[in-house]
Amino acid sequence: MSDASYRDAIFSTPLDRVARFSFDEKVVACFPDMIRRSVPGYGQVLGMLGLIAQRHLRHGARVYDLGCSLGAGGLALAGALPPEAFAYTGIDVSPAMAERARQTFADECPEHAMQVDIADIRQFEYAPAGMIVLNFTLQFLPPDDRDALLARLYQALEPGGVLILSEKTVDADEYDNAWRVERYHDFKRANGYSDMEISQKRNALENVLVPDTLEAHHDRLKRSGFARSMTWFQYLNFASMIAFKEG
Ligand code: GEK
Repeated sequence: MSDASYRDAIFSTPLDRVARFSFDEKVVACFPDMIRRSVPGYGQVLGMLGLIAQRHLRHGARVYDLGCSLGAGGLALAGALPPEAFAYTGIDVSPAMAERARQTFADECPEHAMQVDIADIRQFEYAPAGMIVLNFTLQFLPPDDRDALLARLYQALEPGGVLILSEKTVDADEYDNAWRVERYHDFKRANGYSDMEISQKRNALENVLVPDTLEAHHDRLKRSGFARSMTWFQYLNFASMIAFKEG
């Protein structure tokens, strides 16, 4: 990937009032660096996406990547599957993100059918799909909007289709939660973030990123129609789940 990205220093200067975290141009420029250094297991989850698709995706089916950002999920799929294997639609509400994703696909995998729509995933009209990816995106929706979206995604999936749901999570047990959060901050420190950056980002994300417990996720998946779901990956307070539509 030709990567004109910058090191994430958004929260490295003291701000009088920490801005509410938003996906604007400033975030886009350093996004690949930021997400790699601040989401434990991000690369592993992307790597498995291709392997999961190889096993579960019907040949020629549509794949939705909701909150696709710069298109890392699409690139992972294009790296693992030939062009005729799937048609990809990434959706992101941030025009800056979507434009960069389009450019990346045009540069990196011009043979693959890669589309990017600028839209709110809560309002999008979904066509039938074989796989739907929600990588670290549901957590940014208001909690009250999450059930309705998941129910619509279940309806959009073809029989035999799969949903991949990767999220920052919270533990119901306060001691387990504190341990995971502390080790997560150690992880960020080890990846070069300062204490000030860690605490300012934490403030900026407060009320913007509202994590659920794994149990709440699996309960929601069940309510949405999925008879079977499991957590296939967990690293500190980040996890990825897979839900299967019977077929
Ligand atoms: C990756 N999946 O690199 N509708 C559409 N997009 C939205 C909405 C919404 N309602 N709310 C937020 N977004 C990516 C990483 S990032 C995670 C996902 C992070 C978009 C938002 O613009 C951003 O691009 C993305 O969801 C979340 O694998 O930044 O921690």
